[in-house]
Amino acid sequence: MTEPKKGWFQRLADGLSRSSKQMTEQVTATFTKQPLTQEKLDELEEMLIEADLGPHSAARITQRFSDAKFGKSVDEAEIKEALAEAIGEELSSRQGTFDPLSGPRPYVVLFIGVNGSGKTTTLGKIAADLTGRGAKVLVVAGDTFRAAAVEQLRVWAERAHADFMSRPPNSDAAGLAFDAVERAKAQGYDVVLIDTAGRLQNKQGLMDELLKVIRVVKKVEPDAPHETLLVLDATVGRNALAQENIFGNQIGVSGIVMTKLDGTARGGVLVPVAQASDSPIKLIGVGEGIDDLQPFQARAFARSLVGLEDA
Ligand SMILES: Nc1nc2c(ncn2[C@@H]2O[C@H](COP(=O)(O)OP(=O)(O)OP(=O)(O)O)[C@@H](O)[C@H]2O)c(=O)[nH]1
Ligand SMILES: [Mg+2]
Repeated sequence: MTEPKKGWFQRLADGLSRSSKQMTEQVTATFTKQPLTQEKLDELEEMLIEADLGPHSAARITQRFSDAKFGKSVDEAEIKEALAEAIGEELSSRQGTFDPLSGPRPYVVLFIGVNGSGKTTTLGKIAADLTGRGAKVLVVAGDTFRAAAVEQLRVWAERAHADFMSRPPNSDAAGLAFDAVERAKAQGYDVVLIDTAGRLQNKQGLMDELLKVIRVVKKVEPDAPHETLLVLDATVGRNALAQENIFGNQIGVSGIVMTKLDGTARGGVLVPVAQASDSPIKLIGVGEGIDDLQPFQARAFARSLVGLEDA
């Protein structure tokens, strides 16, 4: 007999367990059964900064927490509830939806981000989800720089039962993207998912190539790409902020995917990234498997981050 599939909240909670474990230990040590004083609040703020939430978010969350609980003696569950509430409020306006099937056809999605951040894996997971919902999906190996990258994506496309387009190594990625969108229009595809390289000869070379891909895609379909998803790896901690800044400013981003939340105790970094970015967090990766990508839900994320159950 196969085990019943885990619910999405449980996957999220499991994925964030490293982050929440650290947070829980500190919360318990600092607060339990003691009146909430200014000194304790300072400790909380420090703890949140250490958990990679960043000084601004940490200050705001501490303030919200203080407004709710100052001077009271609180138990662990109450502290966690108040903290989850404060973090959830911080994030609630930063939650966006990714729904390519409710947009124009073909809906063109570009995946960008530094090497190793999880672009190809995220694309594969999305392709599988979309074909599972009956969509006609074209997967495009726009990372023409490395032969291994093309093969990795081909495997994902096969697993997802999506169609696949590639070119020999070192071909022009923009030319491939152009042909892919043309084909998608001609053949009635619902969604086009375009992978890109994370590293070229240098950073400017990468940015120039991404801009060229976008320019060329617009020649076929002026409103495309309909989504430019920036994929950020949570395990790099506050480095993700710098990446958000560079890609956001130079390329333009419509949504953020934060991956590898399962591989780190630094899941809190999602909070300052969400705050700093003009674009919302749309999806989160909580594992390497095909089902380990979830829509970002601020409240559930906040609860999982502090080790609470779904409410
Ligand atoms: N644990 C975990 N691993 C992930 C997640 N997302 C991606 N990975 C792993 O991270 C590694 C890099 O992922 P890729 O998808 O190849 O990253 P990329 O951005 O395409 O990398 P380049 O093609 O080199 O630019 C792979 O081993 C993935 O399995 C996630 O949410 N959780
Ligand atoms: Mg890749």
